[in-house]
Amino acid sequence: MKLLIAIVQDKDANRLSNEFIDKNIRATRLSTTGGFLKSGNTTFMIGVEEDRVDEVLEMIKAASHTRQQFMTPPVNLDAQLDNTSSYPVEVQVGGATVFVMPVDQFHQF
Ligand code: 2BA
Repeated sequence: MKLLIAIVQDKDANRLSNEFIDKNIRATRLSTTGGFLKSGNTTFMIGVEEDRVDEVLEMIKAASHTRQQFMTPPVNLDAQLDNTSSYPVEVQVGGATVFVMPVDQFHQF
């Protein structure tokens, strides 16, 4: 068995969640926050047998879209006055970030 941890954008999460239900993939959905943008994203924990990992990766890939987002860097109050204005920076987010990990044991009590 493998544990997939998939971080996707909120906008793609509902569709992916429905796909998991349709295909009988068991997943837990967490509301998470990106460390860089400090805005919401969704993390799925998915426990699957090894022979379904590629199928799940394809589902995640198909549901996840790349988007441009703007973030405003924090103002440095120690800087000179003419350096203090901070302009929004364009950042490309996603599709999805996925970790695939081995599972030593799986129990349901
Ligand atoms: P955030 O940390 O909010 O990052 C959003 C996007 O900002 C990233 O998109 C990336 O394009 C950019 N970014 C992140 N850190 C940066 C930095 N130090 N300098 C410049 N640009 C930076 P993605 O790479 O698609 O990541 C989307 C979300 O996936 C991340 O949201 C984070 O929640 C998660 N993530 C990505 N890589 C991760 C990792 N190695 N470990 C844990 N979580 C990760």
